[in-house]
Amino acid sequence: MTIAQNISADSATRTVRIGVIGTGMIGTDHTRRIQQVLTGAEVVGLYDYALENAQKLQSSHAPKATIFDTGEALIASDDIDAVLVCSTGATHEQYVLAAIAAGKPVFCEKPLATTAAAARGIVDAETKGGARLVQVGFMRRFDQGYNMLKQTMEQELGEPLMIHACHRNPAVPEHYVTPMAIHDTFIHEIDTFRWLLNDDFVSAQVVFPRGSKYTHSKLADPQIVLLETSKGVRIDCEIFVNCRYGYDIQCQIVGEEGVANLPEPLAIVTRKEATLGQPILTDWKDRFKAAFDAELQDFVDQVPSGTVGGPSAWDGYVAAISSDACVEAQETGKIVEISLPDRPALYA
Ligand code: ISE
Repeated sequence: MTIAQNISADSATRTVRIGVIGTGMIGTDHTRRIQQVLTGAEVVGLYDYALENAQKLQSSHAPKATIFDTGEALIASDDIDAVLVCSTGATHEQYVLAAIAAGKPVFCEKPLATTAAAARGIVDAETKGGARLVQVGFMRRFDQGYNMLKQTMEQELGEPLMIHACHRNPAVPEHYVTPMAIHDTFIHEIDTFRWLLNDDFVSAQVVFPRGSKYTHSKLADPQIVLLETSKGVRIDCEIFVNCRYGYDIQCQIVGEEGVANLPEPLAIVTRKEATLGQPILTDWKDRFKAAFDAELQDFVDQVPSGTVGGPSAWDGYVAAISSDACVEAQETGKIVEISLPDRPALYA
């Protein structure tokens, strides 16, 4: 049964019934936004491997939701129209494949899968079904500032030549190690640069400046990733996850006709005690709050049509290939080539 059949004829006005798999930080945040901020959807099912987490979320934000024994049971339920996969990365593949097999739209937090081979399996399953059912949680595509930057680049900068960017987090937990700077953090830039430039990467290199005293032996911090695209655009991006002072995302595009910068988030500027001051956010959930709202609203709005838009399984797969190349570049110190297979027509 396809989702179009699944959601009956009166679907235009019917609330989309969502099941959330994984009720940790992001699953809780998404449930809150569905219940309190977005329109047209309701969380009616929850699953978490730790039952008490699901119960906690049920009592705080989704009192009418059923708690399922397994993610698979949630996906199979006739009471669920669409699925949100917010569990740990290693479990994404199994749930996304199950949702595709059930013909249900699925929003999957990044990463789509933890290996490129697993992401390819998802692309193949979706392609076989012939309809886009998977949206990946690369929320920056829905950020107003990035959209303004893209529009300015396309309308005013001529051909883009270079990007200078940085991704700074105030601090990271102790278990965060060097490859996570790519898989967990830089993966957002990987998708964003591809989307901004409408281009793919052909090589990656990673260089390491002097390390911060705030890091530890298993985390090289900061790092600088150097990417080259198929059209010859060169990108440098600093990743600095113990920068202390705030969550700071910068992106400057240098084009043939001029330069454009990602706008700063809206904030009051004060003049006080001989100081010009502007606060900097510290939490990525706040920095991209509106983008998270917009990406999920977009997903909800598309579910009744039986197919979704936004960042696709193909984008998730290319991000996985590109981030594997960056990790290899971290490990070898070499310039690592990135080559992609042909893009299936479904993702044209
Ligand atoms: C986190 O998972 C994110 O998605 C944030 O956007 C990123 O800044 C952070 O480094 C990641 O840990």
